[in-house]
Amino acid sequence: MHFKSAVILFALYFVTAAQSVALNEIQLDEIRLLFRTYENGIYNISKDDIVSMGESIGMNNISDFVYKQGVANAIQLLDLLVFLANNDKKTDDIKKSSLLPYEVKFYVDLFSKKDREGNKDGLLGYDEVMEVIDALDLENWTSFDYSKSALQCLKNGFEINKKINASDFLHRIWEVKPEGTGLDRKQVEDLMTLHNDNKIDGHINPVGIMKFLKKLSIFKKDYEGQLAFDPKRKAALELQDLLMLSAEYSNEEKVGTVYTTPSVRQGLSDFSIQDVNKDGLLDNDEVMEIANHYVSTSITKENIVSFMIKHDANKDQRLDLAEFFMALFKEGVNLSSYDANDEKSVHLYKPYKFSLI
Ligand SMILES: [Ca+2]
Ligand SMILES: [Ca+2]
Repeated sequence: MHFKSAVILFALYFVTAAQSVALNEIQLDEIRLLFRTYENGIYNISKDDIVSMGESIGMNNISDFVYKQGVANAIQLLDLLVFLANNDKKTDDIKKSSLLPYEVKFYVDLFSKKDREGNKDGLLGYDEVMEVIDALDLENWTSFDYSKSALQCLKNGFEINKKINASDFLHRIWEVKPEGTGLDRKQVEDLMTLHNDNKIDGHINPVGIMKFLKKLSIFKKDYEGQLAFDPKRKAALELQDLLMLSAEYSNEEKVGTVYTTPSVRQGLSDFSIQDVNKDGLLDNDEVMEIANHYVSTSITKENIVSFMIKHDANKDQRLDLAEFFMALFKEGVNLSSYDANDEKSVHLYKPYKFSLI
């Protein structure tokens, strides 16, 4: 099976809007830099400061952020992080490890809950941070450093006498979050069932999502209530985040062909570039384009219909991301050329750019 170069054809689509991929390292660094400038809390960050930071990470609608006058910086930051995670930014890069909107919401909620139990300044001390991370199912996170557990790696990023804000916390979680063991056919089947059988008004049923998330190694059992989520996006887009989360956080034993997390990210990136109207679905022409980059048999106007009949499982005349990956499994596509080392594993051994507050 060969993989044809996608560079030339895909270059045409680079100008289209990126799909939200939550928060990546560059963006988290910009946010931290802004809030660090004001760390003593004497002056509040102005809306202009936030708009200018938002523009620097390529956000078009940052002025839609509801700025709360007179609210402490670190508290304002909690809403800002969730807002940024849910909106497109030009610096979004699907191919890089990021914190997905789900993760940002879960981790910011956890942080914020602990702060509300304490002195409500939007900052947490070391002991509080330790209590927060106790909720995480770290025993089941794949550690980037084989000599240390994920728990130890995470702990090492916090200093005993320093308080941190939510962007520091997210950055550290991003550094330690599991790369995961990727995707097999069963995971994609489960996602197809979740997506096709649990829809309410075009959204995936939140009960179904919660059941799905509980099978992932994100929180310990006692904290699974944190996984409650009210999906705002259309089912096919929600499906994309759930598929990425499954690649990163599923610990179920895999059977048969497994696509690694970097190769899944690359597949999602290619899919998203073809998905011109950003509805999470590809029509016949778009499928023909992408299938020809992956599948050895040439897909033409003549045989695209039979290809779609074979792979459009829910018969909506479109291919969603789960159907796309299922098509790759069924067609025996090898994605090992995508298994390049993620920059993250290299990054993690670098010294931290910022000392914590
Ligand atoms: Ca589309
Ligand atoms: Ca379909």
